[in-house]
Amino acid sequence: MASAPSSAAGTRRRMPTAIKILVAGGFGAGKTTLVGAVSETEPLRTEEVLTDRGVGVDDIEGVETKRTTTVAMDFGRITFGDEFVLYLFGTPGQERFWFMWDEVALGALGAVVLADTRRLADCFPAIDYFERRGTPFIVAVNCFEGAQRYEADEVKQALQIGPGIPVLLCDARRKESSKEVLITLVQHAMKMRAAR
Ligand SMILES: Nc1nc2c(ncn2[C@@H]2O[C@H](COP(=O)(O)OP(=O)(O)OP(=O)(O)O)[C@@H](O)[C@H]2O)c(=O)[nH]1
Ligand SMILES: [Mg+2]
Repeated sequence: MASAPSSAAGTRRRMPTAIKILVAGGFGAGKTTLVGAVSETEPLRTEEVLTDRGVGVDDIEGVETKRTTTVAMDFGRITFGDEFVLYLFGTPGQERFWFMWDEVALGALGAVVLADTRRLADCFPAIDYFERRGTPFIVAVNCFEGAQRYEADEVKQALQIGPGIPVLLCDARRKESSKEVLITLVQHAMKMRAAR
């Protein structure tokens, strides 16, 4: 871990370890919302307005109030004490923008795959992607109002992912809930690293 002198008195203060985290998942799963909820800086967003041209292409069922979509990425930052600073990269949900994923994914410690139980299959491509790359990931089920509630274990079974991969329920709009998701991911990714 890097460290640097912090004062004229010569005391040394630890520099936090910088960690890159990806936030992925299907269209409208709440990636931009999660990054915005936890970021301590004004999140950088690359949102474009959904227009009539997306009718029949962009499935907004369940998120009818959704007006914009991410076309490049979201970017935010959150610091945990003086130990870690997480740089969050939210990916675009729509397949036509996925050509950028390889670039965005470079050097990431791990990924949060956000899932919406009303359209669970939308998160399969993200799971496949991280499994293929060997990137540690967890699944966070974003609990939208009106969506049927499932236990995390039920979702895990439906996704058929490995027993060691954490699945948890969250509300992407809430800072504390989204922070818990990130902490779960960092702990999981570090455990995976230690086991390598
Ligand atoms: N009720 C409810 N609405 C949510 C929640 N999270 C996000 N939303 C809403 O759902 C819509 C989709 O959220 P976004 O954060 O834009 O989703 P996204 O995954 O970034 O979408 P793309 O970038 O287009 O793939 C927005 O209108 C949010 O306000 C949630 O936990 N509960
Ligand atoms: Mg988005």
